[in-house]
Amino acid sequence: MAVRYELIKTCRQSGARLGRLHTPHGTIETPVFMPVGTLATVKTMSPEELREMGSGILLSNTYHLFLRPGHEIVREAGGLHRFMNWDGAVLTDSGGFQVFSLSNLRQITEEGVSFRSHLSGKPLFISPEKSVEIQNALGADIIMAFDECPPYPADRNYVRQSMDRTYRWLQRCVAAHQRPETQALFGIVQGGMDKDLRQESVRQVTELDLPGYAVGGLSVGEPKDLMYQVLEDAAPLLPTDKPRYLMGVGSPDALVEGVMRGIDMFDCVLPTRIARNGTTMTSRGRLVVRNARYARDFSPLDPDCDCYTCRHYTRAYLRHLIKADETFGLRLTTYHNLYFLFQLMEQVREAIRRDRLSDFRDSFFESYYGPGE
Ligand code: PRF
Ligand code: ZN
Repeated sequence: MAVRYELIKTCRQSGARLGRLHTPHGTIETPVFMPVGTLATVKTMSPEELREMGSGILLSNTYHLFLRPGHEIVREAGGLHRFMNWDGAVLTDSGGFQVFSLSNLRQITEEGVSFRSHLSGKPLFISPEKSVEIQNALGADIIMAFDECPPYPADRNYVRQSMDRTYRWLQRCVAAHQRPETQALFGIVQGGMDKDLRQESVRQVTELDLPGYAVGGLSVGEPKDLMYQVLEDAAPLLPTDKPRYLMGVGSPDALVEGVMRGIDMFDCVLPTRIARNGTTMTSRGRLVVRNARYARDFSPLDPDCDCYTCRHYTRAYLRHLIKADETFGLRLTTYHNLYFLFQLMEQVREAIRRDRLSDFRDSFFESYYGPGE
């Protein structure tokens, strides 16, 4: 088996899960946050820096690597791990979601999705079989089923049709998968915001005995409380002996709320993306270090943080670098944001160990949403 999930314990206060994900490229403690390395790099960070801050698994994207440099080149390089010099675990998303969010003129049929490259305009096609072929070539430890993520809001009839098609696509992904011994294929639950459709999707997807299951179709513009409600209804229906991955979620509050509802894995571009426009995550909420108010602020970004950035640099210096478009500024804010989320997840795991996650949540939110700095 390519990936094995080991449930260590369940928090007596919250029901959250502490576990280990055993992969061919190391064991990862869960709940875990996975940084996004869309183009086989977590923008501005070296693999050594990612390791040092505590990352054991990265996410990369089928859609982007298919467009450039092309999966055949990555295969020739010996797979993604070798291509990017990352010896930790890798998960690739299937491209379904990215086709919908990035490409133009997409058309969805039973066979797959036709679209135009967002780079060249060239007409392209990805089917479940093609997505799995690309992901087999990339060689990630965990690969994702090719799915459709309906927009929010969406017509209930459309969501049902889309969900049923996603299930047929999942069956085709399973049939096309060439390397189940070394690459774990995760199924994706869809079904929009309706409880009964989600229930039906969980039933469909878990009918197939897969090494892990993801919850897709959330964090697509719906109110946060609705996302939490959908999770609360759907997560308990998933098998307890398999990892559960909430796709595309990575704000500090949603990480904690997701873990409280039984989620083990998360990914999001949020920490790395906002870092590059000068927005940082701190124990006291978001801090836009680019703001003029920090021009003469010679204190660290987050006084509670002991990351490389916070140990050595001031808000005034970071603001100056970001304003001047200096790449070192992007590196420093990215480093801090990722470190912040890894520290948060370590605190979350420790709270589960001590059966105190609900208490942790309350104190974290009090500081995060508190009076500010
Ligand atoms: N499906 C896939 N990737 C995703 C999503 C999804 O629904 C989401 C939704 N938040 C993010 N990334 N394949
Ligand atoms: Zn820091």
